[in-house]
Amino acid sequence: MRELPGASLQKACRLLVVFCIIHLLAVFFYYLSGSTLTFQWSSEPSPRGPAPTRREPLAVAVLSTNLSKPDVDCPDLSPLLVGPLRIEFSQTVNLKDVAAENPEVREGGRYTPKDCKALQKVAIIIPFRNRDEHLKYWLYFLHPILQRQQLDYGVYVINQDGEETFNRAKLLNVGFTEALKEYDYDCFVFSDVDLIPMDDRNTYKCYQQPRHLSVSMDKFGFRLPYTQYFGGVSALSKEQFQNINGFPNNYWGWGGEDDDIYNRLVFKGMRISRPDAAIGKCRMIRHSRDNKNEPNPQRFNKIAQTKETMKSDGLNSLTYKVVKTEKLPLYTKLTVDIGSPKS
Ligand SMILES: [Mn+2]
Repeated sequence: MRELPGASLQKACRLLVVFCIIHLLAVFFYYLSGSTLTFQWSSEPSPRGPAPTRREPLAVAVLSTNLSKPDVDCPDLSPLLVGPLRIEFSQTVNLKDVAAENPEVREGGRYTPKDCKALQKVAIIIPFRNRDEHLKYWLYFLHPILQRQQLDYGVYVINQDGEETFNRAKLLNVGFTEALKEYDYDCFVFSDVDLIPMDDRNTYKCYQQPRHLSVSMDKFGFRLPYTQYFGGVSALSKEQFQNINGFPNNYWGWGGEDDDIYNRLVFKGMRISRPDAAIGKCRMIRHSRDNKNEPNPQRFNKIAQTKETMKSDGLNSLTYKVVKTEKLPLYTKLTVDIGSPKS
C-alpha cells in the first residue's frame, strides 16, 4: 500500500521537531553543567610575550570554558608551551613595556597560575653586578616563558655591593637563604643573567636529581663543553641544596665554583639530570670579561679538596649583610655585602 503524500510530509515535520527538541535539551544541559560559553576577543597584549616561531592570528575568537579551578593540580606538562623560541638581542627592551605585557606578574617578580595549582614553588636566583642591559633581556624573555610553564615563581636578583672581586656561588647561597625567608619555596633555579632558553619545554623546575638546564649553549657550539659541566643554569630542590651544605663561599673571581658544586652532588650520591640537547638549547648574550671577575688562580687547587671543604664551607658558614631590598615590578633586587676574600 502506498502512503498518501500528506503523510510523508507530516512524518518529516515530526522528525524535525524531535531533532530541535534534542538540540535544545543538549544546549540546556551543557549550560547547566557550569560551562559558560563566552566569547573573548583577545585584544589585550598576548601573554605569550616574545614571538615564538609559531604565528598567532591578530584577533581570535576564543571559546573559553571558564576553568578557574586553583584546587586542581597543574598537569605535568603545561598545555601552554609552544616549543622552540626565536631569541635575538637586537631590539632594545623597555622594562615599563615588559611590565605592561606581563600584567599578571606581581610586585617583586612573583607569579602564581590562577587556573590550576602549580606543582612547584620556584625561586629563581640570579647573581648580579652591573649587568642591567642583560637583566632587561632576561626579564623580557623569561617572564612569559615561566608563566607558560605554570610555575608559582619569584625572581631574585642578588646584587653584590662594593668593588670586591665577584663571588657567584656565595651570592647564590644568599639568594637561597633570603628567598626562603619570604615564601615556602621548594625548588631553586640558579641562573646567570645572560642565559636565555631557546625552547620553553626546558622547564625551570626541580627533578628527582639535580638538574642542569643550560646543556647546549650557542657559546659552546650547542654542546656540553665537558660531561661534568654544571655552570650556567641549574635547578636544585631545597632538600638537594641542603644535603650538600649549599654552595662554596670562597670562590672569588671567575671559574671553579660550578665544578665544586658538581663534586658536592657526586659526593652525596647524586647525579645530574638534563633535558635533551634540542630542548636544552640556549643563547648567551655576548659580552667581554667583567672587571673584578678575573679567572681565579686557586680554582684547580680548591676543586681537588671539595670532599673535605664542603663540610665546613657552605650554608653553615654563610655570613653577609643585606644592604638594600627593592621590590620592583618584575623582580626583587637584594643588594648584599658579602665581605672580601680575606675576611
Ligand atoms: Mn656570560
